[in-house]
Amino acid sequence: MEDTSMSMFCFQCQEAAKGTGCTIKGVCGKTEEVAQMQDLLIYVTKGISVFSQLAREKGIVSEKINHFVMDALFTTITNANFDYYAVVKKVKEGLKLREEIKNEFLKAGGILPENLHSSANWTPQNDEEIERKSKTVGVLTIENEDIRSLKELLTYGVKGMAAYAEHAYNLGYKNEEIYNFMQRALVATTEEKTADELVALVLECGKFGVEVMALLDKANTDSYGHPEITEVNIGVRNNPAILISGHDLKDLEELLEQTQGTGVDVYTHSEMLPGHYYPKFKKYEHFVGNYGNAWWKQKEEFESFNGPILFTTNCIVPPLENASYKDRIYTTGSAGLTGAKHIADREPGKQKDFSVIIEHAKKCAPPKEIENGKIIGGFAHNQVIALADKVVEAVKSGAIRKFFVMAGCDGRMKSREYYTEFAAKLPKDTVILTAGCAKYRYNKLELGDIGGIPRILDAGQCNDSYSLAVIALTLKEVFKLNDINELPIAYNIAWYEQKAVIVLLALLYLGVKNIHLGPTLPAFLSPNVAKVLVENFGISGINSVDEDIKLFLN
Ligand code: SF4
Ligand code: SF3
Repeated sequence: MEDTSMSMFCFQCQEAAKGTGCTIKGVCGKTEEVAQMQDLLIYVTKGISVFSQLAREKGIVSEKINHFVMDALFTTITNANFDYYAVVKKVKEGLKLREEIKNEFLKAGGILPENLHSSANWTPQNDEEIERKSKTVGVLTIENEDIRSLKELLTYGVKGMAAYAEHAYNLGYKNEEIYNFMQRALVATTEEKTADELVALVLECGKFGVEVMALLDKANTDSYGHPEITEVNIGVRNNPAILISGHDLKDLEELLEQTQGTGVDVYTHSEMLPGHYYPKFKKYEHFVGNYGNAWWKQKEEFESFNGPILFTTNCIVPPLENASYKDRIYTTGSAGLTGAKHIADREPGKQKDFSVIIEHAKKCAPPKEIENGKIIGGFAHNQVIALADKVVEAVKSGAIRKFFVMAGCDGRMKSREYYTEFAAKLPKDTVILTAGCAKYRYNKLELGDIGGIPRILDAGQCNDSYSLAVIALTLKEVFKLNDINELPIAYNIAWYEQKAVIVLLALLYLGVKNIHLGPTLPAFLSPNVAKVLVENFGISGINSVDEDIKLFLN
């Protein structure tokens, strides 16, 4: 048999090695085996999608498949799942589901098309075959670099979409059109498509990006109320505690419920910070505050936290061998880490069982204080629109000259100091609108306020970028403008992983032009694809802070 195995290749995130791709081991810590098994999981998920799309034509829609596809995509997001065996298990489960949906299609009188993609046919006989195959299905199997670039851009868009769809799903909010699109997009990556066809799909992906963020916004706000202006404590108390990280609010709710009255406090980490902004979570006296900063600082911060840490999603940094907190990490949902305990999914009608984490916490020392004081947030669409008169007045009077959307992700690269400097140097008559973990680069700076409006308005998690879009669209109405780009809003967005990709595509779909994207442009954009984005949407990278501020203000 011909050996077509290749070494790993991954270029899906901003930290892709040398700005081109990780080939030996991920900068994120993903090993070659895990990277390749994730490639295989995507491949199998494409095969499932081929049949589920055929089945849809027969009126068959499988909730099990919809959920599997979502979870599989989410599992392969940067920094979400490093557990090789968890990924292998999903590959096997996927193969079973593929046969199930195929049989349902055949039972409904479906006729298999000729030339089915190999992902719809490949059937391994044993584990060795699975492992062998995982080395042959990476992104470099697509030879044409523009087609590869577009197909991967589309895939990363649906990965981000899947993450948001899953959080909404966990709260009972579902949308068949979104699931259908994810699977349609995956099938498209198995087909011969022209660059124009793929560009159209990428733009359509943005449309569903808006829809999925709207769905999650509805799920979160219906369940927990609308975020409101909140001061969040960043100091600590003297009780043992659990740190909860990631984006899943259902997990947060159940953890808060189960820790009540146990003497164990709960703190948020990184992207879970906005949990504090929701009215429903304010009733928990033991929900103390936020500990630490963006995800990439976890190695030091988890040491000093002293208690167990629960990851509900990315971003996990695999701990070093000798890290004191190694046995204090727990994962749940699509997240996974070799050696960490995984909290099983909830059974129908029941909560997840967090008791092992709570018992673990009771044996730990309280967190060590690393900062103190408060940060302020909760400026999601409902809250900002409640302040609309004040905001509009400030714009009309010239007190606010310009808004800067600085949403997105944070990351390790030194070049991200740009965002701290940029925020600090912005003139005092400007306001930053933020969402996502990008805010940790400047949310502890003293930037003051404009007539009572803080100069940094944090809407929430990266998915709450949706709020920023709603705010922009509302202002467009208020000022009776024809085009969203006539507003005094500039976009200087920091990206890291694939959720930022779907946020970006959503903004493009809404017609936002001239977005600056940094700290570097995606490695997966081929020169031609980058050119399309520059010419049609005015996308550009970043330069020096001074040059950029000058450019933005003119
Ligand atoms: Fe490299 Fe990013 Fe892929 Fe990790 S996710 S292997 S850092 S490109
Ligand atoms: Fe951050 Fe990972 Fe993207 Fe949700 S937690 S924004 S990087």
